[in-house]
Amino acid sequence: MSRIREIELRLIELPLARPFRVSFGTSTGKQCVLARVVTDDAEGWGECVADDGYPGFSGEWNEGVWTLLHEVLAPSLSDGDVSIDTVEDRLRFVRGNPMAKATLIDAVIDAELRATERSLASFLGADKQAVVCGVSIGIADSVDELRAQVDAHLEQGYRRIKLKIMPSIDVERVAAIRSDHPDILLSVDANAAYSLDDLEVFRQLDAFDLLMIEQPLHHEDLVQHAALQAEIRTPICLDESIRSAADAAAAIQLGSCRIVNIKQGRVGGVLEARRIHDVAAAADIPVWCGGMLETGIGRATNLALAAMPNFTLPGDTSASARYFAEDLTEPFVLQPDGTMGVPTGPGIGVVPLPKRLDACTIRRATISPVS
Ligand code: NPG
Repeated sequence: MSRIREIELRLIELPLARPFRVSFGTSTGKQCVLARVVTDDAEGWGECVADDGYPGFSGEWNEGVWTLLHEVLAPSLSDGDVSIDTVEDRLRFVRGNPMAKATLIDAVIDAELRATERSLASFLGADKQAVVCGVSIGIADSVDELRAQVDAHLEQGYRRIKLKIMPSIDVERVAAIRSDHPDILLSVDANAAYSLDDLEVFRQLDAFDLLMIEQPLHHEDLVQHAALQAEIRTPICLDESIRSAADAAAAIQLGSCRIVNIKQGRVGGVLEARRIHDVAAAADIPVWCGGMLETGIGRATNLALAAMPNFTLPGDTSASARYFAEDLTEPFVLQPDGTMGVPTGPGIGVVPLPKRLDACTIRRATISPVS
């Protein structure tokens, strides 16, 4: 239990090394909110995964997150003691908004673990020192460009390729990549772009021995996904539809998916992510760690989570260079065997490089306790 002395919020922006196109839009830069929680004993960092510009992936976006953190959530924590055991309950008076809450929850956890010199990976019960990495490839301008991108990432050592798809940019591309690489772990992600009327597309995709089809239908749906899963052989993986451990339990009970993508930033932080991991493990449902183009802060958090036992499929935890010419932290690097080391230092094990952080900051605010 520690007293919070100050919470600092920053809105930061980093240019992306290349634009990232998905079914609902294209990102050319990475803007996100960071929280730095300063307690009597240590300080900790959290990164928000909400969208920039407009809420396209979920209902949260940076301007909404900033207002909620600045006006409501951070002030509610800054008037007393807080700990890993109490932080979620302290924020429960606000409904929903798991991405905003994750920013503070993860920062409080990081601070407490740093104060006790324990790594996040060890706190979460990790059993790996390195995790197997995949890469998520955005919608390319042409089949040839996609082929070239896939080849380049396989050469770098990535051990699973995920292709973004959307209606009419799907079967032909998957067929091309599968014929180039008959044996790779290959998956597709639709980001909720289809409906049950598209059953024929999924029947065709079923022929390509895909590891999974991720979030094919509506971003909050569980029932229609269960109907689709009953029609196809390829496992469905849910991402957007899983916002909590309760969602994961319902999806598993309904047969809506056979795999779960856990993004700690999407579900309210690493504690809820661990609960989802446990719910899935109890039902023999494998999980993997998704990504939201995070800076080194979110990436370090994700790597600790991905080191837990039921993370048995390669995730979207790619190297810093896949996203940024220069990361906010020391860069995360892909090892030649396609794995990435899990940070071992206290807390998430990394901090922003001070000069880089200042250069990337476009807005800053501090919330101090009411004395
Ligand atoms: O490598 O971090 C990464 C990106 C992985 O494809 C990825 N993320 O739907 O999972 C997703 C997608 C995404 C990223 C969605 C950014 C929205 C914004």
